[in-house]
Amino acid sequence: MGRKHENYREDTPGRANVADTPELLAYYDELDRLDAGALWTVANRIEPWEPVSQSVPVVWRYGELRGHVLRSLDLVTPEEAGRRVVYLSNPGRRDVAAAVGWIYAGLQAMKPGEAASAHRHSASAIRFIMEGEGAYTVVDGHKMTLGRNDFVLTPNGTWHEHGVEAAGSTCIWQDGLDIPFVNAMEANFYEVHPDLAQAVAFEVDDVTKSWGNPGLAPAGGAWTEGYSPLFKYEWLATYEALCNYAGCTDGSPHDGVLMEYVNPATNGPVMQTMGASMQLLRPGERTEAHRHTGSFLYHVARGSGHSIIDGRRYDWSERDIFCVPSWAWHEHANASGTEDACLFCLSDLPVMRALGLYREQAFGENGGRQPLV
Ligand code: GTQ
Repeated sequence: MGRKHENYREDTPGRANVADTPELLAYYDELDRLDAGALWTVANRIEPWEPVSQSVPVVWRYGELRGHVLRSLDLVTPEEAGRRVVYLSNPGRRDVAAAVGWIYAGLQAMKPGEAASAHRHSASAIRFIMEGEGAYTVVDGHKMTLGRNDFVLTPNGTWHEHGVEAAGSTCIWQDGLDIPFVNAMEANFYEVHPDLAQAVAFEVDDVTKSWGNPGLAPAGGAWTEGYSPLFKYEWLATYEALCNYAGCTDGSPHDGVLMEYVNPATNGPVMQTMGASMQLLRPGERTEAHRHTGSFLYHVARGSGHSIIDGRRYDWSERDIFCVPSWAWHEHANASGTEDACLFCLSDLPVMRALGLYREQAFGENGGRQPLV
């Protein structure tokens, strides 16, 4: 008569292993009616031996998605839709709009002369510019011009809006937000700007001119926010930094030549909940496998290659987006023997590190290379 109860048994000392009996099943029913339960029926599930990600590895191929992203331009107006975005939906996480773990991502398209209304929210966001000319974003009155592979922040609580100049071309960029995380924390607020737009209060690109100078910061430029004052990280300077670093390091066996985008005021992550990096795989480079906690969304900024994630091979080329779920083994390979490949990566590492949840492990066997399953 009693309803079916979950019972995760494990035949290991120290783990729950209680056989069902009619008396216990009746007891579970009674607890259930009181909105309670017996821990030993669920303990092994809620305390796994190691992280169990609900997310699965996915490659979102730009060649397949691009046409659909562009179709949204004719299907809905920015006024109706707010934003024309095709979001990435991890097949393991259909309960929330997540690309991987607690990270949301989408591809946003905008026509020349269009602008989306200004708003702000508790979620933090990044943009990674994929194609088109004339895109701009305004963050708390700072207007920034955007080009291919530029990385832009719209930190939590800042007013922001995006547009494309009338003289520009249709633009597509990747949005990345911590929406699923902030919703899981039940802390998400949203506000539309009372004027639907904000005044540009500073010189265009002033954040780059003041905070984007390597090794130098404005004198007395105290900055107390939890996010970087440099809202835009330009591609040319990023690529140059990677090439410079590649000239004097062997790189990491697991990551190749990897640099993190940092807050110039602290050298810490660009925002409190999400961080980002750019990684260079030299011609012919193939990394060794490792795994760590945290969710990772890669965007192929340049080149082509493949990654092996939990023993399966995923090929990628420029503009594809793929994810590595928490604690999944992963290694990357550049397909070219003459060109480098660059992987932009958005992650929740700042959360993992700040909360003491970061853990890392090298794949110790087989020369660091995963056997294919
Ligand atoms: O522009 O802040 O793709 O709030 C989804 C939600 C972009 C944004 C998205 C958002 C934004």
